[in-house]
Amino acid sequence: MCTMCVPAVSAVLGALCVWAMMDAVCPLSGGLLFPRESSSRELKELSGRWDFRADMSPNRNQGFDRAWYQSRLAETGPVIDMPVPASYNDITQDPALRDFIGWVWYEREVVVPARWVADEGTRVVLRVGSAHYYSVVWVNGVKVTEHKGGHLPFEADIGSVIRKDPTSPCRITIAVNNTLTLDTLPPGNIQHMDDRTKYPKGFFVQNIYFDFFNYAGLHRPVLLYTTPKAYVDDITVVTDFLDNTGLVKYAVSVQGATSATLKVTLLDKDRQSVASSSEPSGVLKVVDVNLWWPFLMHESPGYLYTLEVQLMAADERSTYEDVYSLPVGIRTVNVTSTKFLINNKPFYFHGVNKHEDSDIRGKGLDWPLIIKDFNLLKWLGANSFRTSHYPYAEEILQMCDRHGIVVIDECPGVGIKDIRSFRNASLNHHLVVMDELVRRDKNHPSVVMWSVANEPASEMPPAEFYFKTLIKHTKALDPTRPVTYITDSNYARDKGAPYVDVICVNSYFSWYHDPGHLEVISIQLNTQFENWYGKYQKPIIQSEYGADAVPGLHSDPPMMFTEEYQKVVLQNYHDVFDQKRRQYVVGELIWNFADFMTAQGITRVVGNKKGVFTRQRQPKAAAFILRQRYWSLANETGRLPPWAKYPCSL
Ligand code: BDP
Repeated sequence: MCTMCVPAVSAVLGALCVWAMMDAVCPLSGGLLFPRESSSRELKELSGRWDFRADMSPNRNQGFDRAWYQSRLAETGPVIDMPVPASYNDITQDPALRDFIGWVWYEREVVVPARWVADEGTRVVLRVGSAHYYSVVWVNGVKVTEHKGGHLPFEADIGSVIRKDPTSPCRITIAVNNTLTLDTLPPGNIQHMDDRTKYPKGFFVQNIYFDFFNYAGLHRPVLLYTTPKAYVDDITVVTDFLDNTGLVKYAVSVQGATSATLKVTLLDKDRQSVASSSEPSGVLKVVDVNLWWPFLMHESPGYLYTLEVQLMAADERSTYEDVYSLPVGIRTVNVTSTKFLINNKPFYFHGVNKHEDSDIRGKGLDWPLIIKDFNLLKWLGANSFRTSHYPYAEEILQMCDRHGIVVIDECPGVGIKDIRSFRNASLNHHLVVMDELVRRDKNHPSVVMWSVANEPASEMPPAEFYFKTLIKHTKALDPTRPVTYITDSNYARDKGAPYVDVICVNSYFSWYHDPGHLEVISIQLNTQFENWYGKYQKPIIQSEYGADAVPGLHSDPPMMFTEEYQKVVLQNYHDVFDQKRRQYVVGELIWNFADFMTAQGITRVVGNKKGVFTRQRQPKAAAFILRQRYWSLANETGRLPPWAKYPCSL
C-alpha cells in the first residue's frame, strides 16, 4: 500500500504517506450509532485472544512490503498471543514492545454465522471501538477501511468481501501504528539520533508534549454486527422542556431505501409509550416529564427514556424491518456570565479528571475497572468528570448517562505546543476529529460541554485563528452545548479565551510554581480568578489543580510528595473556591482521580502520582478530604436521596 515509501525511510514517513491518502477522502459520511442488538440486529463480539506481531524491521514497513495481510499472520513469521481490548505495551516482559514505535499487526479468524453470509439483505459491519493511532483493516486480504485518530470508532461494511468465498473463515487483519507527527492529535515528532559515538544504528525516539504514556493497540472492542440492507443510519436528539412538558426534537436518517415507513416511539422507564410519531423528524411532547438530573442534584438522577425507531422498507426483492433503541435524557444546558445551568438550575462541578489507564491493560477497556471507578466516583460524592485528554469509550459515557455523572467531553487536542502544529494540516485534522466526536457523543445527556484542547500554546499568535475556527466549527456542529478549551496560559496573553463559553483554567501553585510554599496558594489563586473574570466575565472552572503524593510517604510539617502535602494543597485551594463559587466559579476538578502511567522522566516516579487514588484504586489521605468536601457541597447545593444524606464513615 505504501508505494511512496522507500525501505530506508522511517516509521513516521511510513505513516505519513498513508495519511496523505486519507486527506483526499471525504471525512464523514453517515452516522455511527453505537452497535446495539435488537430484533433486527445481531452482534458478535471479537474480544479475547488475537494473534499479534510487532514489525521490528528497521523501517517498520516489512509488513506492507511483504503483504502480511494476504495470508495468515502465523505463516509470515512468529506471532504471540495478544488480548483485545488492551494496550499491547504492558502485556509481555519485553521492553522493546513496551516502548515500540511503528506498525503492529493483529489478526483473528472469525466464524461468521451462515445466515449472515447467505442473506444478501443483511449488512455485515466490522466495527473497531478505537485503535491507537493509525489503522488499516483487511478482511481475507482485502483492504476494507483505514482510520486516522486513536480514540474514536470506525467501521466497514464487509458483506461483499465475506460473500466472495462463503466457505472460507473470515480473517480480520488490523495493522496499527502509534507514530505521532506534528499534525496528529495529540501531536508528537520522531527524532533520529545519528551520532554513532552515542547511539546505536537506527536509534530514534518519539517526542511527545503530553504527560501520559502513549499506550497503543486495539483499545476498545472489535465486533461484527448486522443490520438489514435498509437501516437506521443515524439519530440526532435535542431536548428541552417547558413547565412540565418535555420536548424531544429528533431527526432520523435512513440508508439503503428509496422510500421507507418509520415509527418513532418514546418509552419511559417502565417501557410505556409516552409519545410517538411516524415522521423522520419532529418534536415529541412528554407530559409530566421526568428530567435527566445529575447525581446528587435530585432524588432520582439519570432518568432515561428510550427512543425506539422502527423502520419498514421494501425493494423489488424483499421487505426490511430495522429497529434501533436510543437512550434519551431530557435536559437543558445554559451558561450565563456567572453560572452553568442544567435544567435552569445552577450546577457546580465537584468532580475529577480521569485517564483511561490501569495496570496491565494500559488504555484497554475493562468492565471491572469501569464499574469500580463509578463506585469510587459515587463514594467520593463526585458529580462530574472531564475526559482528559481524549474521548473515552462510549461504554463509559453510557454509564454517565445512567448514573447522572456530568461530562466535559474532551478531544485529543493535548500537547499542541509546537508552532507548526497550528498549521492548516493540523487544523483540518482537528476539525475532522471534532466532527467524529460530536457525531459519536451528541446524544449523551451526560455530555454538557465540549473541550477542544488541553493546555495548547494559546499565547502563540496563530492560536487566535486556530481556536476561533475550531470553536466556531464545533458550535456549528452542536449549537446546544457550550464549548471550551483548557488553558494554563496567562489571562492577558491567551488568544482563544474570547471565543470560549466557559473559562477552564489549570494551575499548580506551590507545586510547579513556588514548590513547597503552601502559603502562596491563597493569594495566587485569588489573583488568577479575579484576573480571568475581570477580563472576560465568563464563568470559570478550575479544571486542574493538585500535587503528587507517593502513597505511604508521610511528613509533618508537610513536604512535597507526601500524602500530607497533597492534602494541604487541596485544603488551601478549597478555601478560595468557597469564596469564589458564590460569585462566578462554577466548578473544581481535581487532578487526578487516580495515579497513571507516563513516559519515563526525571519528574515521574513510575508515573504521575497526583491521583487521590492509587493506580490500583486505593484511597490516599486526600481522597478522604475530597469525599468530605464533595458530600457537603452536595448537601448544600443539591437535593439528595434520603440514603445519601450522610454517607457512612464521614
Ligand atoms: C497539567 C496537564 C496534565 C498533567 C499535569 C501534571 O494538563 O496532563 O498530567 O499537568 O503535570 O498541566 O501532573
